[in-house]
Amino acid sequence: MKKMLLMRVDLITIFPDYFSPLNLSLFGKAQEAKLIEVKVHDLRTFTADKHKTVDDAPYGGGPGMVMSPVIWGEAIDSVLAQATIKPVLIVPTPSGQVFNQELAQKLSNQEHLVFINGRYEGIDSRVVQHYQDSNKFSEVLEISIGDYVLAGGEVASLVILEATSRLINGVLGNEDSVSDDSFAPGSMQNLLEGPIYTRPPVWRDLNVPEVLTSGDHGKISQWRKEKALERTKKFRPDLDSK
Ligand code: 6SD
Repeated sequence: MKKMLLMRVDLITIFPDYFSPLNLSLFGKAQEAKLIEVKVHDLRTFTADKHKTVDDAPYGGGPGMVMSPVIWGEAIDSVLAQATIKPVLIVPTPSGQVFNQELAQKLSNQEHLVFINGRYEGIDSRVVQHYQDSNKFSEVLEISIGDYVLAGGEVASLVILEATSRLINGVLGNEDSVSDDSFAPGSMQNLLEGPIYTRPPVWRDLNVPEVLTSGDHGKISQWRKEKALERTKKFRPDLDSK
């Protein structure tokens, strides 16, 4: 298949340097290959005051500061002005829907993702409300990467992008290794992956399980299924391990 631009990604942040890892490894290569185009936007370039203020005190009181909807509106509209289709807006937040492989799969089929990254106590809630009501985005997704609190959205955006980009055709070196990951839809039926080994056959007194060197592929599959079930029961009893 001919290679072509498959995804455009815009990220808006007050810490553009957080996204330098996107120039490394698989994601860096995908950019060089023009499969993915990434642009990082500094939120402070959309401020009007000499101190480049992006935050203000919360209405109703309480600790910390809230990010201004005025600045965010300017920044997001400027990204939209460069868009050729309605993008998906992604808002990392601990109070969003929990990210998983299914959502990564869905995002990997999108042509344009826009990530807005909060800091401080977060972004004025009218920003999400406005873009949900606006028809400027095909979808607005508030996404949590897990039940813990980060200092800002940047690391969550990186997690979402890494899980998503490796599912794009031609981004992963070996197209096969995608489908049998733990959690990959259609892999080992929703089980965690069991133990894996390579050479040498003995390392620090530890042997590679004999079945794996037996050449009996029926027995090997059966053993792997058993180990996957064991591990799933131990660490993820919530998963379907019938
Ligand atoms: C202030 C943010 C944005 C703060 C976050 C997301 C998850 N899963 N944990 N924490 C988070 C996102 C925290 O902006």
